[in-house]
Amino acid sequence: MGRARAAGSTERAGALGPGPVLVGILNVTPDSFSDGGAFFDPEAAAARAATMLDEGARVVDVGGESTRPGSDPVSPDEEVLRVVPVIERLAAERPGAMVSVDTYRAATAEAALRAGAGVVNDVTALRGDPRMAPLVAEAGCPVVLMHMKGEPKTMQREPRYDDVVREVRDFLAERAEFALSAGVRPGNVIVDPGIGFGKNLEHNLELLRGLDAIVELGFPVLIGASRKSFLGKITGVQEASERVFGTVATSVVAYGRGATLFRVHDVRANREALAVAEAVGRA
Ligand code: HH2
Repeated sequence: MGRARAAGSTERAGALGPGPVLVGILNVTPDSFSDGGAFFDPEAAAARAATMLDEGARVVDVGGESTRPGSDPVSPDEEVLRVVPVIERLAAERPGAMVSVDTYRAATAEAALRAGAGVVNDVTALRGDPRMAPLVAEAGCPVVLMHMKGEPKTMQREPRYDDVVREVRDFLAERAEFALSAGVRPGNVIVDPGIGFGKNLEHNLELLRGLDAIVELGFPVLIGASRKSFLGKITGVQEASERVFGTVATSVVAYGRGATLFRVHDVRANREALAVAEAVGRA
């Protein structure tokens, strides 16, 4: 049953093609939780992007602001200065590559789209900037709508839900409706339960177990669990960059429940595991 729904949602993934789709994470930040500082320099960032594309990423998601718990926003100008040179470089060096920009600011998204990005990943689901919805509608590009309870600075202070799956599903349904009413095409909407964004360990696990309810909305589902702290709580792995096995397990579980896009740091490990899961599904 999960597979039939996954196939249905894959048809609606539009420009991103059939799943599983690997979205490689490129944080051009000094302070991201697992790779902060490593790709801050545009040359190092471009090299990292090339590696992820060679390993099978279909999209590279470029972000200029960390949204880890407790983080502070950067200025809009600083965010543009971080992401645009990297996107321009990628567009020149890897012209066929699909680039996504991880931002909730319309000005940053606009500059990124002009520099060659083709997807907007908005962790506020079009709530952060009133100019974002008309921009993505006009650009005709896919947009990721993510659930977040609260804001990064405070979101992990005792988050509470009556029913986390129902609340996240209803939120995503409402935001998708909002996007469509702003003129975004149905084939360009991707939804994301926002693992770790205002959720404790139990909430993240309930969301993964109840993912079918979100898949049933009929939009492709993206999962961003890569290296996150809930994996460390389960496995005991404290060092974020070493949480690859836990990440891979999460990707395979989420794929089995109908997710088709996977935002990950470790592209090769996740791609290989998902290729096996996909082959079993096809057998
Ligand atoms: N998670 C992070 C950032 N952006 N976007 C989507 N759609 N879904 C996610 O789960 C998601 C996201 C946080 O992870 P990361 O980019 O690795 O860290 P940081 O925010 O510290 O840069």
